[in-house]
Amino acid sequence: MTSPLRNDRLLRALRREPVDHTPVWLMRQAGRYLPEYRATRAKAGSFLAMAKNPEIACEVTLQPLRRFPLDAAILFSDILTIPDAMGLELYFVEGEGPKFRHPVRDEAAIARLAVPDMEQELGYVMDAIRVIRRELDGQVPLIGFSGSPWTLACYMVEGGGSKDFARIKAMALNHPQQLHRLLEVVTDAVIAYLGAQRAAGAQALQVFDTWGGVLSPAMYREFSLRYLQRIAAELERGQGSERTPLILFGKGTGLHLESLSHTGADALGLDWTLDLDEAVRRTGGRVALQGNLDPTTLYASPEAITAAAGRVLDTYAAGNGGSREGHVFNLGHGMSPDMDPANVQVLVDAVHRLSAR
Ligand code: 1CP
Repeated sequence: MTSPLRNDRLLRALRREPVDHTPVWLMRQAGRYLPEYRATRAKAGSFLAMAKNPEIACEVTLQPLRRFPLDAAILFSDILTIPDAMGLELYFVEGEGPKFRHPVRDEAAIARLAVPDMEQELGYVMDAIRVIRRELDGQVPLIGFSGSPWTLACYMVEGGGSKDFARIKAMALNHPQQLHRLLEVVTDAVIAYLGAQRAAGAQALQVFDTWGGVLSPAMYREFSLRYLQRIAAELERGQGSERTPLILFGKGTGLHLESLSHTGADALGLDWTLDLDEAVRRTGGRVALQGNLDPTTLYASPEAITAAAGRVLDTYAAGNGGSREGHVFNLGHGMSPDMDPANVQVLVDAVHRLSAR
């Protein structure tokens, strides 16, 4: 059996309970900015070879935790594992990012989509979670994750990254019922995937709606929010102190904070384009908040990083009646490969020092 959790700050903060300092973790905390990650990747050969090997996925998950006193680990994987398991065949072109060999562009392709078996096609993800939990040995909680249905659909229809999302937006306008069928089956898969990650040992779950912000408000409500609501309502996650918290991260979706705070999610992850005092007011204490330092702050001097971290912490407290409870510190989006690990150390230390109760 696994050891009891020695650092439960993240889970307590997500439940809006008191903690001795604000917990901090960073999106993309494992990655190319770490020389040890680049070394492991060179040996493994590719990102996919790393993600599909549970021991290597475990190794890179733990790398940032060996350097920095982070308050959580996040599973090393990718959001595109679900469409890959649905038969779209994920591959990477060096310098171009993820691509699918079989994008989903018509009714027939949508009709062929089915929820993959979580312990077969996605068994390598569940195995990685089990290995990481064993190796973490209760040091910090492990966060599992999925892409949001809309964000996954963007990659599935576009066939990779996109600048204008022309194909999927045309599908939304010309054939909305087709896109809804796609989003329904992907939502079923996301719910099964997060449930399986929880069963395998994930102690908190985050949904990344990275591309929610490219939609008009009306299209966001129809094609993204609706499916996030389904996930929050249908994902079984337990009760009380045994509850596995669900975090909804959205990029460019600050406009929809009120709606997001009513989904039943335990926490909202925010990008850096809004102030946390305003976010607290608009979410009315219904959810914990995670964020929201501009990631490019990590290119600045140690003094500037410390000052900016202090502003994020104090802006949250100012909106929350002077209390730091219910805040998880993070960046507003992921880290970049050219960031200096020394600045991560500065940031994590600053958050802990400046938020000590
Ligand atoms: O080594 C490499 O070159 C691979 C780069 C890489 C990495 C390190 C990719 C390809 N994925 C990952 C890991 C990853 N992806 C994690 C690991 C855990 C962590 O340390 O945080 C997570 C949570 C993700 C999630 C992910 N993948 C998102 C959502 C979060 C976000 O950044 O918005 C998205 C949009 C993806 C797609 C994806 N996978 C990889 C890349 C380069 C991209 C983005 C492509 C694009 O811009 O469209």
